[in-house]
Order: sequence, then structure tokens, then C-alpha cells
Amino acid sequence: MGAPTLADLAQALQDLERNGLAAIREATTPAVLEQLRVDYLGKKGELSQVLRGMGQLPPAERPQVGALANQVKDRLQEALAERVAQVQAVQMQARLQAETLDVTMPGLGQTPGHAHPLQQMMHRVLDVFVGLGYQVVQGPEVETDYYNFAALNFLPDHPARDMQDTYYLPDGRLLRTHTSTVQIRYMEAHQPPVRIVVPGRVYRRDAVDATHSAMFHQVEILAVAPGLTFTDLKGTLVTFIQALFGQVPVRFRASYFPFTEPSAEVDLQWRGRWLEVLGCGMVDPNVLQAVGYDPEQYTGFAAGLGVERLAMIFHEIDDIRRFYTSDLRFLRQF
Ligand code: 2NM
Repeated sequence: MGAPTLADLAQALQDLERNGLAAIREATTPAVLEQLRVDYLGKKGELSQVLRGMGQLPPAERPQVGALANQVKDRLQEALAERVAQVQAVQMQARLQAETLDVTMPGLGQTPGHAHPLQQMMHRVLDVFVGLGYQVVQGPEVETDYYNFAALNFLPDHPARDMQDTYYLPDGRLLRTHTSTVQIRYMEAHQPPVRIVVPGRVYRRDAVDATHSAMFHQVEILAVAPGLTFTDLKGTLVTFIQALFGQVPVRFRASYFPFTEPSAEVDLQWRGRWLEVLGCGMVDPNVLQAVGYDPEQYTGFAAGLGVERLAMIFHEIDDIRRFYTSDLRFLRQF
């Protein structure tokens, strides 16, 4: 093949322009357009290749081809810029459609948590006594034999002190089996009149079943003042029970506790059955003496209840373990 003529180069430039413009029109992404720019207008592109043939023309003909080549280059560049702008606009439109955020859509709503049913019950109980003028007091769960037993008039060989019934630490301390420990500590530190209500965890080495747990929650009350009687105790507890359960019948049955004399158990009537909900009694003079109160000058009454048992009666729950297994289907009902 001989050297290209002016006509050959003019034809090549025309073809190049036509093909380039067609390819640019059909391109739909910025990447393809960039590739076309390189293929047609780049250093090793088609336009450069045509211009290389220009050197073989007579010098007089070269400017003509050069002018033509510049025209083609300008048109391709213009077409590229225009198409890039179009493709970018289309892509932006698609993105705006896809990422549309409807700020007027309703929200997903809140699923707020709530207190555990045992905490709810405990607070109901505390609220009633706070309303009667009692002060809420708390104390340690790890205790000494003195505060858990000796000061409460338990004899040294009382069965509750047995390793089978109480959790002992290696150093001889123990996990309190009732919150009465806090009442002793409070009386040691304060003079009468006393009117306190003590909530807290207590521990007993019971086999776990539907009604027993190695840890449960108690609320105990204590009042000490000159001249308090069993009648004051009865009035207080009937008021308490009826504040929680409404106008249910209440009865007192004689019972025994080491720390009270006389002692009683308190039942309420619910759906035709008598259910035990409280233990109570007049504080034993030995207990008053142990904390330095003069039993000739002061009398006191006390009572205690299990929060789990009360909540089970209140909500008609048949298994204490429900409270401890964190089953949301159960918990969400309260
Ligand atoms: C009960 C039943 C009867 C009680 C006694 C005392 C204290 F410390 F004053 F002696 N606190 N709680 C008591 C009395 C507790 O629970 C069933």
C-alpha cells in the first residue's frame, strides 16, 4: 500500500468522526465515555494515528488536514462533554428516586420497658407504709450471727442456724435469712419512737420448687413507742392488706416466732379460700433489751411478708420460678 493521499486522510477523518459520534451517543456510563475519549482522542488514539499519516503528504497539503483534524477533535470533545453531562444527570435522577426519604411517614413507635413485677409489688407495699408514716431503711445482705440470730432471741441451738437452712461464708458470716437484721441495726442507732419499713433480698437453703427459692424478697415493718399494743398492730395490718386487696376479710391466727410474743399469722380471704400473707407479733422484751431499749418503757410491734408470695397471690401466679427466668412473654403482662 502506498502513502495516503489528502483524500484518503480526509475520508479517514470523516469516518472517525461518524463512528466516534455514534459510539458517544450510545454510551450510558461515565466509564464507557472515558474509554471512548482515550480510544479516539488519546495519545495513542485513532485521531493521533490519522495525523501520523499527515507527515507523508506534501507540506502544502498538511494545513488542510490539520484544520480538518482540529474540527473533528472539537466536535468529538463537545459531544463527549454533552453526553457525560446527560449520563450524570440520568444517574443522579435514579439515585434521588432510590434514596427518597419520606419524612412524613409515621415512626415505628416506642416499646418502653417497665419495672419487674416483684419490684412493682415491693413498691406498692412500701407506698402503703410510707403513707402511714414509716421510713424506708435498708442494710447489708452479708451479716453476722449476732444480727441475724442472737439479737433476735434465737437460742444458740435453734434449727434455723443449721448449715442446712442458712448460707454461711468461710469466715463465719452468713447471708441474712430475714431483713430483721436491719431493724436491730436501726434500733441500736436510734432512740424510740421507731417507725420503719425494710425491703430487701434474703437467703435460705431451700430446695427450689414452685413455692421456694434460695433467694427471695421480704418487706418487714417495725414500730416502737410507749404504749403500743396488739390492737395497733391489727389496725395497721388490716389497713395495709385492704389498701392492696380491697375490702377482703382478714384473720389473725396465733403462731410462734423467736423475736415476737405474742405472735400471729395473718390470712386474707380470696375467692373463698384463706391465704396466709404475713407474720407478725409484739416485739419480744428480750429483743428490746438487746438493743438497749427499756421494755418497761417501750413496746413494739413488727411484721414481715414475702414479696414473691404476695405477688403470686395478687397476680394468681402458680410458680415462683416465673419471676427469675426473664421470659418476656411473662414479664410483659405486668
Ligand atoms: C416477721 C414476723 C414477726 C420482725 C421482728 C422484728 C424485730 F427486729 F423487730 F424484732 N423485725 N421483724 C418480724 C416479726 C418479722 O416476719 C414474718
